[in-house]
Amino acid sequence: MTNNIADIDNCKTMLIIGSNTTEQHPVIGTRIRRAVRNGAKLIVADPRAIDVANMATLYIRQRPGTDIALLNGLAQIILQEGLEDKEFIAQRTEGFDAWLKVVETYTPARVSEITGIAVDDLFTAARLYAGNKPSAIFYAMGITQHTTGHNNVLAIANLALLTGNLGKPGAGVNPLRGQNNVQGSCDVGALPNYFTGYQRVIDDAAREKFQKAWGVELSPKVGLTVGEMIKGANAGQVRAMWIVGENVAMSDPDSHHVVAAMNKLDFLVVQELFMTETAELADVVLPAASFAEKDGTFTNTERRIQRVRKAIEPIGDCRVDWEIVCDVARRMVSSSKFQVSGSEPETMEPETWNYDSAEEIMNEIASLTPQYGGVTYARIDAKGLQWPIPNKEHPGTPILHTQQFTRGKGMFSAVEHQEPAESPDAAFPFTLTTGRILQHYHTGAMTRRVAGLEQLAPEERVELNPDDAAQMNVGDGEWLRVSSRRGEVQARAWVTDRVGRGVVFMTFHYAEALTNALTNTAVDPIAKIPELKVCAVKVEKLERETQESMFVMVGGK
Ligand SMILES: Nc1nc2c(c(=O)[nH]1)N[C@H]1C(S)=C(S)[C@@H](COP(=O)(O)OP(=O)(O)OC[C@H]3O[C@@H](n4cnc5c(=O)[nH]c(N)nc54)[C@H](O)[C@@H]3O)O[C@H]1N2
Ligand SMILES: Nc1nc2c(c(=O)[nH]1)N[C@H]1C(S)=C(S)[C@@H](COP(=O)(O)OP(=O)(O)OC[C@H]3O[C@@H](n4cnc5c(=O)[nH]c(N)nc54)[C@H](O)[C@@H]3O)O[C@H]1N2
Ligand SMILES: [Mo]
Repeated sequence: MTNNIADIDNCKTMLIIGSNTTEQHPVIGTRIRRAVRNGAKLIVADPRAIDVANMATLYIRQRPGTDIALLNGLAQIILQEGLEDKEFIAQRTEGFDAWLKVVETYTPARVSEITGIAVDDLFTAARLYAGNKPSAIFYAMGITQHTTGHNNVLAIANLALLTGNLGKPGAGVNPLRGQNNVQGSCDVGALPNYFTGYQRVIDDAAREKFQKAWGVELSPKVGLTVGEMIKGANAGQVRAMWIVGENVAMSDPDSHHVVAAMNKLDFLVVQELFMTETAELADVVLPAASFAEKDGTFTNTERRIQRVRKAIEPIGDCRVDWEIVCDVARRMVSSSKFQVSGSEPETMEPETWNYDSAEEIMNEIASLTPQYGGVTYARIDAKGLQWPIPNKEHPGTPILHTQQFTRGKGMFSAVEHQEPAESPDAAFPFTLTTGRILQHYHTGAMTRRVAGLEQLAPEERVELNPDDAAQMNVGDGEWLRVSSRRGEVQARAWVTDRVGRGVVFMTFHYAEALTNALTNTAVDPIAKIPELKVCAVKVEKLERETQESMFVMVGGK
């Protein structure tokens, strides 16, 4: 997030696009609801009429995969109405003229045609966002999980630059990070192309800095993304894999190809809390300790580095992740030295990978990572600090880009609408979009072990528009077969006008209705994120012995 969570109170207009905020980010969702009750305007743009759409000033339903056209179209109207921030554009941005040439072609009529949104609604949205400032944008996977995910984000940034909605309270571009510590994981280099703090592995100076600190030679080669590893395993190029806390057999697109890849590996290690679908495929399972059994930090969506404290001792044989990793690494160091030098491994005592505590690891992170430079456990003890925190005196940074952008001036980037990799056709006439519900978390590895949550949301429900249901003679709770070019799934229908005609929505929470058997592995060329939000499917009524309906979902229609 460019801005902090408490700053939501300062927003006059909020645009939620591609984020089911109240279900998937309930803390932020509650704050947004409160801001609306206090008079802020809310625009919700989502192919589904999600819960928060109920309290929106304006709800607009775009066809999945048409966000660039929508965002360019809003920019075009803002210019047409003279609502742009001329001073901000002149002082803080560049690339405006080249961008203008592209944006001008996104006329309201053309955008309405591509997105399915009425022209009047486009005008209302543009006038609200640009006219009732400060305005903030909130987005999540509905924007990024597309083959155009990278460009979708650029289109959002363009809109904020055009209206000067950056670097000030109540404004901002706010990607809502999904997992408790996905921000922290990226910050410390759990990415194939970066060391900590987004210092590039291909950058000689950065590499030298880490080589000096660690006393080893480091490869300048960018590694593989998860999707590339799975493709690589299928192609026989990746032979061994060590998975720490991911249930890829259920969470990655095209499950058949994922499971085939796992089975093809010579050796698979899975470090897990539970015996998941992926762990079942492993040669070795290393039992890991959960968040409650260890010390450390989580860096949340507003870049706040906060302490996590051990509440109980690790149960049974499980061990803390960093200790497992360090132990294996130390043995690798000694055995590789053994091979090189011919000396006895027992006599080697590797000087690296020797930590006594999580705090010691944080001290090393701080010494090598500019954004974390001022972090100590003592300083973050009470309520954490928001990076960048360049030094020990720095108070942290709630709002980014107040004086200038990371690259200096903000760059307008011309981006064009592009259809998803797979569009509906005669054989697969529906668009499947996938995501989550409030009650479960991802593959259910954790939440489906909670009896109360299972009672609330015991099974997959395919959201199906009432008109489509009527045409297929499908009643609420009746069984469907949903199939794509890659696989098929059986699940019950939830007949609801949350989704528009021709669109179905499924979660990926249920192993018995394995939604990712259907999804497409096509990725964004830059971000390499798979297009989990659009693929083409066929939906059929399934004559299946129906048990009594198990729908006891709270708030279900
Ligand atoms: N309860 C619960 N909370 C969670 C999670 C969970 O599993 N369960 N997971 C966490 C994680 S890791 C993440 S990443 C976040 C995800 O949080 P979100 O991204 O908010 O959730 P999703 O359900 O993946 O999708 C968001 C919205 O995108 C919409 N959408 C689909 N296609 C399009 C499109 O083409 N354009 C636009 N603009 N929108 C589209 C969907 O209708 C949906 O409402 O949630 C986090 N929070
Ligand atoms: N169709 C579809 N697929 C999707 C998405 C979508 O929207 N649609 N969203 C994608 C997104 S945004 C995400 S983030 C992924 C999530 O995909 P995954 O991360 O694969 O899903 P989880 O079920 O959260 O799996 C996390 C695992 O980590 C384990 N775990 C928890 N804590 C610890 C720990 O401290 N140590 C260790 N070693 N293990 C631990 C849990 O037991 C669990 O098995 O799914 C992606 N897949
Ligand atoms: Mo995520």
